[in-house]
Amino acid sequence: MWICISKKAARAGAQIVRQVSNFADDLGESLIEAKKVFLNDHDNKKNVKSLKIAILGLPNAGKSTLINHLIGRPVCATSSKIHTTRKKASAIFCLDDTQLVFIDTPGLVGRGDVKKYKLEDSFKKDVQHSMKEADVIGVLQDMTNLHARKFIDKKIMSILELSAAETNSILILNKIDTLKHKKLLLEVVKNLTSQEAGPKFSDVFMISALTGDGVDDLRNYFLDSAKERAWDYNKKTYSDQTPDTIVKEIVKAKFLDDLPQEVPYLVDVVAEHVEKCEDGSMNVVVNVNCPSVRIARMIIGKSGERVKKVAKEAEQLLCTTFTTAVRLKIAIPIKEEPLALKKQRF
Ligand SMILES: Nc1nc2c(ncn2[C@@H]2O[C@H](COP(=O)(O)OP(=O)(O)OP(=O)(O)O)[C@@H](O)[C@H]2O)c(=O)[nH]1
Ligand SMILES: [Mg+2]
Repeated sequence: MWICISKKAARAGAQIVRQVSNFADDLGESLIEAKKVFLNDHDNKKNVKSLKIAILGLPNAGKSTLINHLIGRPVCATSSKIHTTRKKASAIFCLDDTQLVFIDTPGLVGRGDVKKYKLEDSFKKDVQHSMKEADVIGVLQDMTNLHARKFIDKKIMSILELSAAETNSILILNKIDTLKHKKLLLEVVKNLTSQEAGPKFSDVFMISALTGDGVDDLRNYFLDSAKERAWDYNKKTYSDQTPDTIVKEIVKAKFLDDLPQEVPYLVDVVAEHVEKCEDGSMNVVVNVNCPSVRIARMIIGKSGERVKKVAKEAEQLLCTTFTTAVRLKIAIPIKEEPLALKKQRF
């Protein structure tokens, strides 16, 4: 059955509770709870701490993977292809009296990429805004990229100039699991911190966002750096994005992983129906609109194998993201003839 009844209610509720609150809760109760927590936080302003951290880097450096590991929940979409993150999004982590707000940013791009990948205007602006909001900027360098072992990219340098004077910048060397000889990292640190006109980093971390190596130390550093200040989000909130957006981004990222070259960039993924059931589980329907029948067929794959695989993987991931059972269906509208619109569902 494909009746979309409760999407509106779910969306309205989610917005009231400052975007995604804990979906496993009843939305009504969450709202009351959210207010309570806000009141408590404001009352105890002097006893709580918070910190905003923007993660900055070139496309595919591992920014979203790192944030997921830092907050312990896969809320930011990740994929092996570039430009997975197209808009800034905050992911929130709370421990005791401290709240960390991580801002995931789109990878820094040149003009050529903006044109080639038809990137939105928000692409650069979002990064610029994140710089102004953040207390700490984490510059993530991908150690599989030979250029990134030697230089801080000019695009990163010019964005860092936008941050306030009191903003702290740290250097994070990522994907160290791919290095055979860890001794190389000493050379890299020297290269990246001794450039005359380069950024002045207050600290350097060496991590693997994928395996989690070094990520606990990084999180502890942020917790220790938090300032006495009221929280921006209530305790149960883990993202500033709506459930619809999280679903859409995660499904799209799975297509990015599974489809060849430019193909996944051509499709439009829409969260058609996101419903929370009485038992706390979720029903989700996603539409994948394709620019041509050829591409639709490519996405569906032989006997639907490709889309079924994507649906299965995305469903498993969404269960972890929302910490509840999720039933995901992917629908691909196919325009066979101008007037006929046939939907295939998997
Ligand atoms: N081996 C290894 N791979 C990593 C690591 N961190 C991230 N990756 C992989 O790098 C790819 C890109 O990761 P993302 O987190 O999507 O990168 P991103 O910087 O957010 O990319 P954009 O949003 O496109 O700018 C994925 O395939 C990740 O699994 C790491 O520490 N080690
Ligand atoms: Mg990303």
